[in-house]
Amino acid sequence: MKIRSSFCLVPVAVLLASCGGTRPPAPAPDPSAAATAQALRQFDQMKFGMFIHWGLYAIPAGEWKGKYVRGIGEWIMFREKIPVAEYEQLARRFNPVKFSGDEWAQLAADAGMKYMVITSKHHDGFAMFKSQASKYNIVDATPFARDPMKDLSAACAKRGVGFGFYYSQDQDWHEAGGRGNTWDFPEQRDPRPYLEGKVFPQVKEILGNYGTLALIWFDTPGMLSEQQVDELRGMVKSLQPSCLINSRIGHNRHDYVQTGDNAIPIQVYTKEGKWEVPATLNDTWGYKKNDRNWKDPRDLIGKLADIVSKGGNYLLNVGPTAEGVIPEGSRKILRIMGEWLKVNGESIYGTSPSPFYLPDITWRATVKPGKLYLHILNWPGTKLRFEGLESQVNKAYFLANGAAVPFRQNGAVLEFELPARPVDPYDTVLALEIAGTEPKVSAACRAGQLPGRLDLYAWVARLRGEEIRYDWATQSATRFRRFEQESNALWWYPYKSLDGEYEVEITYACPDRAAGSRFRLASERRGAPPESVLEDLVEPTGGKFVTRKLTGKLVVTPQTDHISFDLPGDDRSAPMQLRKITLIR
Ligand code: H79
Repeated sequence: MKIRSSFCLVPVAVLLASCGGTRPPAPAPDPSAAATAQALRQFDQMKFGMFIHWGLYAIPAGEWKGKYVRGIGEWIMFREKIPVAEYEQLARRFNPVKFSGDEWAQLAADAGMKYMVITSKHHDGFAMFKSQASKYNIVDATPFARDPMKDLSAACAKRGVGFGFYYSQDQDWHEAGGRGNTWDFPEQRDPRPYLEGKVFPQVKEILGNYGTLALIWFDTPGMLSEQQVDELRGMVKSLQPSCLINSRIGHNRHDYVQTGDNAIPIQVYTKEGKWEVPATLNDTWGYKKNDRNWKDPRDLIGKLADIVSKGGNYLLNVGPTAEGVIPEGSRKILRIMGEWLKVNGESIYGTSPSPFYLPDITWRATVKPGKLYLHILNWPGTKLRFEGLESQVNKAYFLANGAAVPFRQNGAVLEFELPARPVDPYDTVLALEIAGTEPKVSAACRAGQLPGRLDLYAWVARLRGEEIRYDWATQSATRFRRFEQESNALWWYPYKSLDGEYEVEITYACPDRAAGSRFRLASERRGAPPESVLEDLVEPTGGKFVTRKLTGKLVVTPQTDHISFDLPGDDRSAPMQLRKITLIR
């Protein structure tokens, strides 16, 4: 991870002088470096946090002038090109009388979440805290006339839950100098007055008025210059040196990295320092009244184990209503996660990532000194064969009930005898006590390996779109609906781990009557044409799962952002079930 400090900017004169042959002086030490490192170690232990998207967009809640608006709810102003003068009126109706900072913080604590990040200002530009810098804030512009962030930050502090603010630094659809609103402000944008008049003062406010912040969460960088980002970073670190800064500040001026929204790396990913997956419980961040597409708790607990096993933190979002209520659908899920963590938390908090390559979706591994935890996500039947551990295993037992698990160890091969059914319906954790502090792993099974055949399972992919679903029973994704702008799709994130050219196999099932659509598998960059594309027809399989080889090769480079699968032409084959894509070197 590259962290450049704003405190060590080399003066231009020195830079010029250094071009003349002398070496530039060694950069001054960053006075916040020690505090940052310490905060990062704590952040790494936390693993699980609550994201809260709360703002004026909770009033329309996904509907504008009687019409359903597709997509994420907090983007409604942008999607519908709502004029500022009209959107502003929402503030006069924002009165979250049911808000309780204590209830929200307690929900997070009960869910086993160790930190919380809430929108202080999203892209719509409305401040959810008392601001001197802009009257467009919850105290001055709403009938509520109170600062909920005061209660919430105090309630988190009381419970030992870390507290942080989301702040949209570049996009601000309320301001001419903010990015994004071209319908009110078609002229060329000058960000300076906006930065000086709103962003810098407000960032000072949120860092000054709510106690210690665990982190500040910037979003959608884009247009700010390196120098502007340096100023922003410098301001944060001068006010609170231990306040962590996420990578969406831009220009690599971060303390830790975000993956894309809802995007999980396909394998263990530790090369670029600490990272975090921001994710939704349904298909929106801000509250949408019709979005009841709640994710299955089994999927979420599995994803928590998956992410932690790969080295990340999981930041799971709730979108409270305009009344200040966290929807019951999210509460229910969080209660289940909390109960699971009460029993199994030692296999999550404070663990290190898997030292093993993750060959399929049967298990994920986390590590503590002298201990290895196997999270069994897909029950393999009465035997689990586990390869690659050279350390002697002294004891094996389930965290769920403490029951000892019989096993045989032969070299680096372990065979466990399991009950016929999972002991825990969400993730049965098998704890191993091993000789020595660190597990010894055979070379061929180490994380970071690139095997001859690599399976990209549907479960590991990000599901794109409101219709697509994952089916645990068949371990496959289905409902590949197509819409005018975007089709439902699967996206896998290699995170620079997959450089190469691959032959490809696809494992899927399709009822005969639904077959015939063209599917497309591509390696994609951001904001550029795909690097390579393979297309073929969804041939009928009589509903059975089959594996087919595709013609052509898929090219993956360090610039590949994701590998995608969709049906770009029509969605006749939408009910096909895609289990995995196999890349063969
Ligand atoms: O705060 C949440 C999102 O609002 C924010 N990041 C998370 C944490 C986010 N900002 N940008 N994006 C997500 C990408 C959004 C792109 C889209 Fe769209 C918005 C796709 C659909 C709506 C832009 C506008 C492309 C189509 C319409």
